[in-house]
Amino acid sequence: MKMKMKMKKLFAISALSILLVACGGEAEKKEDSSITVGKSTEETTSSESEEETSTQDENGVIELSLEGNDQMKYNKKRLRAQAGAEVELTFKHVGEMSKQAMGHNFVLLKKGTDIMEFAANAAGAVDNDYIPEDSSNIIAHSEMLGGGETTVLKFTAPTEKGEYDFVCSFPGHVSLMKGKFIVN
Ligand SMILES: [Cu+2]
Repeated sequence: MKMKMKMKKLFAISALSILLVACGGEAEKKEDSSITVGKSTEETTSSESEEETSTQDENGVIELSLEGNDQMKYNKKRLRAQAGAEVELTFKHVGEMSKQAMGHNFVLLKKGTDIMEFAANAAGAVDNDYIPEDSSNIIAHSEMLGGGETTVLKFTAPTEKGEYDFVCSFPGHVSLMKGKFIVN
């Protein structure tokens, strides 16, 4: 059953890619849909082995990766995980700038959180790496990184399916540094 689902998903992505290619001029969207499945599948076509489509390790932990850079950007707009799954997110600041000038973190927010309001609150939490004292909107967050640093964040994906926002809470970054964490 699980295998079937995966194949279906893969097929859907391939079909989408073909559709977008057929339409033309939608290359960016196509890329967007493929990177969400996980690094191992980025160059995988539908004819390749199913194991490569899985982002889960042998213990069922979903391994995700995300980068932030000196241009104030994440390298992915979407991350995916199954509801309730254990997630291990490797988050890397691939730039060279300091944490004080260009710090990045990953903050996963509960549904219904106003991200601009959250960011405004976070901006005041200077002494706490821009994690607001009232963390009731936060599902999980990484530490704040400076250029060249990497952290691994472990958390449990929400049990409710749907789209959740993730943001960088460094002041002024949310407008560019935000994405969707998709639970399915
Ligand atoms: Cu940032």
